Amino acid sequence: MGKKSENHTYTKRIKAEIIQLGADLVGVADVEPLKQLNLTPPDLLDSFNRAISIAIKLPRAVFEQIVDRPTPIYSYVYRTANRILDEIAFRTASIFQKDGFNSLPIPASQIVDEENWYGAITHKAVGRMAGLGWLGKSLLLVNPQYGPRIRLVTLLTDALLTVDGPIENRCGECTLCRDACPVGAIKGVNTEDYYKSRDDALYFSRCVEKLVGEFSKLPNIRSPICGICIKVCPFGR
Ligand code: B12
Ligand code: SF4
Ligand code: SF4
Repeated sequence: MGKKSENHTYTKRIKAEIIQLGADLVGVADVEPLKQLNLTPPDLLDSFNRAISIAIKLPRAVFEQIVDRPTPIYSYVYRTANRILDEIAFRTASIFQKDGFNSLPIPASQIVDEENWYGAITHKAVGRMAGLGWLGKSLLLVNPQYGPRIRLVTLLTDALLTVDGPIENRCGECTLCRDACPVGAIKGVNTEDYYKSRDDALYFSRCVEKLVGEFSKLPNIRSPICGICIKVCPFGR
């Protein structure tokens, strides 16, 4: 296996194995541009060449039940999706190890900086650079086929896989997520590539306060989730 130049055959094989493990979408990003992100630890990407973005779609009927708050079923599906994604990333890491490569699965839903609400690396930036979707006005990653009804995980690797590129933003004039947000957290601003900060897209604290202060305290929810800006997006409905 050549480690010096991009290996298209190996990329195809590993992507097929990831799909076989249950993923619906998989793409590859170069780690270089991602080094500008807030990372924990700051040298997280230093020994890796590529970040693989893996997504699974969520069952459509779950969102039909969401009206103005998360439902207990959505909460359970959210946890199940995280478990499936963590398992796919874990199993793929074992395949890389067997093939002589190093790889690190980043948890699907772990907050490592509780003050600033950051994961070790943001899966949305990786997903965007790997061509899985664009950053919608909701600040969610929107896939052309499944919309924002996907959950994501990232796997870092030193294998020189072939890189996929970002895709074009297709939000256009739509403002459905802005109009539906129960706390008016979505500003409705579009971006051709990505927002320089979360506050360019959102009144961020309004969303956090709603999810943490109210929704996570509802019976059988227990997580800071919502689902409304996901539900209303025309992509994936
Ligand atoms: C902490 C967290 C929260 C916090 C803070 C959210 C936030 N926007 O940061 C709270 C509790 C509020 C929250 C809420 C929600 N969350 Co949340 N959350 C996370 C978590 C664990 C970390 C996010 C993080 O580190 N953000 C840091 C900021 C700075 O990054 P960002 O939001 O991606 O935005 C920047 C980058 O994307 C950057 N960028 C984009 N492309 C590029 C390219 C380059 C080169 C660079 C340099 C930068 C860059 O531009 C943005 C602005 O700076 C992730 C899991 C993960 N590890 O990614 C899930 C995650 C983001 N959450 C998710 C979801 C679905 C939600 C909710 C809808 C709740 C729900 N499940 O019902 C809401 C949506 C709120 C919203 N409109 O954004 C999904 C998103 C899936 C998707 N399709 O996009 C994720 C990815 C979990 C997963 N495994 O799928 N969440
Ligand atoms: S998660 Fe809920 S509160 Fe936060 S931006 Fe989306 S609709 Fe608004
Ligand atoms: S609801 Fe409309 S504006 Fe919001 S992310 Fe989806 S397409 Fe973009």
